[in-house]
Amino acid sequence: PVDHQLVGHDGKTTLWVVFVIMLIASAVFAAMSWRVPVQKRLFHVITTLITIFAAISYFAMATGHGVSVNHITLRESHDHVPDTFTHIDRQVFWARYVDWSLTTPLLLLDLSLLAGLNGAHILMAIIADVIMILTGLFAAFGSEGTPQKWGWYAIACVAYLVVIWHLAINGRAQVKNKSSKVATFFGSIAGFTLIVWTAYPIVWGIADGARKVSVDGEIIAYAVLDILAKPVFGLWLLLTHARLPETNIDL
Ligand code: RET
Repeated sequence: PVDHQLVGHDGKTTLWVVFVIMLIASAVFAAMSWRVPVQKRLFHVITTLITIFAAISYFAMATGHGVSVNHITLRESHDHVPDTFTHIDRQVFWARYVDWSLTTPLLLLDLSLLAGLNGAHILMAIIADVIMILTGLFAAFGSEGTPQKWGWYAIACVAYLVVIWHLAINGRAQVKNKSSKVATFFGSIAGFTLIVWTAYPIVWGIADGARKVSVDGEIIAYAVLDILAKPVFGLWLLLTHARLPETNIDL
């Protein structure tokens, strides 16, 4: 007997809705970038790229191309009874990992430039972030149904702690060299980011990892997080940046 865990009507609809939201956000951010002076434009360009990558990834998932079926076998042993096997075929959306490996570094770049982090810290934060996403991909695919997947998950969590250390601890220390308005804003938007990002490994653990949530439930949970992490984050960043002359960059 095989338990098929596949996308349903609600999941499909959600993927298309988020695709459209990402497309609109990209158009809005691009239009905003043309209206600001060049010293303000780098944040706009980074943020626009983030929603463009997300739109492409959601398009791939909605059309059924950024997904593959992952097969796992669960074995149960009982005394005096032959072993029983349960098979689960579950869809795994690998397009998410392509999206995250490009967009989470860009999101970190936004926050790093806001805080005024130096090049060494920016590079280390971004490399740790890429390691987090790639080991998360290994957790999802490299070890189907085995305990090793939680080993990869643990490595990804350690990499995530490194990211937090660079951004939260060093970022907060660095931003003190800027005006108090920028420091306060960095505290708020970095705190928001910390909360939203930390929900991803929790959703992953319950849905992809333990398979306790349906594929549609997983799609909806990530959809809410993606909207908060990209269009909402981006709009908040760009609107505040527009009002603060101290965040200009000569690059
Ligand atoms: C995984 C699973 C392995 C453990 C950890 C994870 C963290 C993922 C994060 C994703 C953030 C995504 C964002 C997307 C943009 O919209 C890979 C789920 C720690 C933090 C912000």
